[in-house]
Amino acid sequence: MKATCAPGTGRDRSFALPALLSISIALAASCGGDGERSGGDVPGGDGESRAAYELLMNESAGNVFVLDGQNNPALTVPAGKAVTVKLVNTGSAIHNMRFSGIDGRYFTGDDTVSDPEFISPGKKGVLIFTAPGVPGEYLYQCDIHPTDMFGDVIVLD
Ligand SMILES: [Cu+2]
Repeated sequence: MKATCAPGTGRDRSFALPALLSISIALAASCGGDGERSGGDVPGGDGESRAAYELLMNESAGNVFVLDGQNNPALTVPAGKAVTVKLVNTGSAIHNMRFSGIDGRYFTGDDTVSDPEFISPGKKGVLIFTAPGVPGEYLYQCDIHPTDMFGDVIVLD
């Protein structure tokens, strides 16, 4: 089989380009279709923002924030509005929540942190912050588990 293929290599190459083109066209077409169908699932893509959330904090999937069964959810919020995130620690470790503020960095002057700052197992807290007036993606995390517990705050106009 290899012997019959080898002489045709030069010709195969000339066929390869149109073949690749048609494959990529087919892929593009199917990707476009998928994008239209799943548009509503893209975080923030459905244009729905909320100013109130309630998150669980626990160790059900490693250390994690949970919103309606979704781990480390993106929180879509309205620009410039006060946002209230109720926090319920249903786990066995201490957790908290910090919003990066408009600079997208932690432990800077524009951060907002939960009250109380550290929430013990079985306890509740709240993080209240003003969403930046500039639409975009910002960040939140748990200071104690920053590599496990983090997500996006998506600000919509
Ligand atoms: Cu944590």
